[in-house]
Amino acid sequence: MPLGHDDLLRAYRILKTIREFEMRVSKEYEAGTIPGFTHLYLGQEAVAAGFCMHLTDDDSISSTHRGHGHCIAKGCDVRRMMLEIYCKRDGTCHGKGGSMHIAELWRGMLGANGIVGAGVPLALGAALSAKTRGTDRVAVAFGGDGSTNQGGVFESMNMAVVLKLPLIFAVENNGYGEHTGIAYHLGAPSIASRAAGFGMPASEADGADFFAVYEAAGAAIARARAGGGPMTVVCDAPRWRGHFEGDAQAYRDPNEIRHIREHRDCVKRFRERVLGDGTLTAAELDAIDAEVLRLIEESVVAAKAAPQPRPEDLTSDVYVSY
Ligand SMILES: Cc1ncc(C[n+]2csc(CCOP(=O)(O)OP(=O)(O)O)c2C)c(N)n1
Ligand SMILES: [Mg+2]
Repeated sequence: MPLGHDDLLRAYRILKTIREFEMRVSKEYEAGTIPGFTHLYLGQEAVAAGFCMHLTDDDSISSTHRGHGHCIAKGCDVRRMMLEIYCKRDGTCHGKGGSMHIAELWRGMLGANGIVGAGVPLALGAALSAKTRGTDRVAVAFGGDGSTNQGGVFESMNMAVVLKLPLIFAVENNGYGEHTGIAYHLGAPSIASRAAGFGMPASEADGADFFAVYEAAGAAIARARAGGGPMTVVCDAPRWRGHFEGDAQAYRDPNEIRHIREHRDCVKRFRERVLGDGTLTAAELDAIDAEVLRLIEESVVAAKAAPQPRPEDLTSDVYVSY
């Protein structure tokens, strides 16, 4: 699907919103204003953006502990996300979920997930529902390289193939599962080769290049919508930060981090490409930058001042009412 002028502006807004959201969360976390734990998506923005640009609110995604980028790309309300990260009453989950559980079901965002690989069977369910109801909806299950070692992911891959479900396994290979490098945790020659073991095609894309991800994701999603069944897309995406905020990263060569920041910055690359071929102007991009910064600033100020859940809210939202 070729990207028109408005699509490019939208893609840049997503990339930039994720980038600035995460930079600010990092800063606030360091200052101690955010409770709990957080894992940032910095460096991987092009993956969420490249996939979600092909989806509507009727399509579903499942996410991971590193979920802010997926939420933003799927269109979740940034202000309510920030409220949730601050555990405030008007957050997406009424302040009871925090960073690792942000969900907005009506947007098709089935939730970030603190259990590695556990989002994948949820997306499988959405794909089964889409097929059973005779729709052309699809589901995308985001997961890290480490998640491909989980049994529930294997079972989901098998079931998706057997039932020919419209499910895409979007694997973000950032080279690490927590502090363990992929060379040590992956038994197979590659993640893509695992898909073959389940009888599923796989493709690979440079996860620091929005356009490469957009193309690979588009092919897999179009195939699934047309009834072609599941596919795995592995995106090689750099993790700019530690596993979590506060991770000293003693297991990582500082030159590696410097190198990926300099050479694998998906926001910078996007800017260079669209300015280079003249499809967008610097003024258009700068205007988005200013709007995004304003949105993030307002979100943080509002989140800090917002009320916390009340004691009597403790027992609500424990079970969903069907
Ligand atoms: C079932 C389960 N096992 C272990 C953990 C602890 N844990 C949290 S994140 C993580 C690594 C996940 O690696 P990956 O899937 O590559 O995601 P990334 O953090 O690189 O985005 C682990 C082992 C967990 N949360 N859930
Ligand atoms: Mg990883």
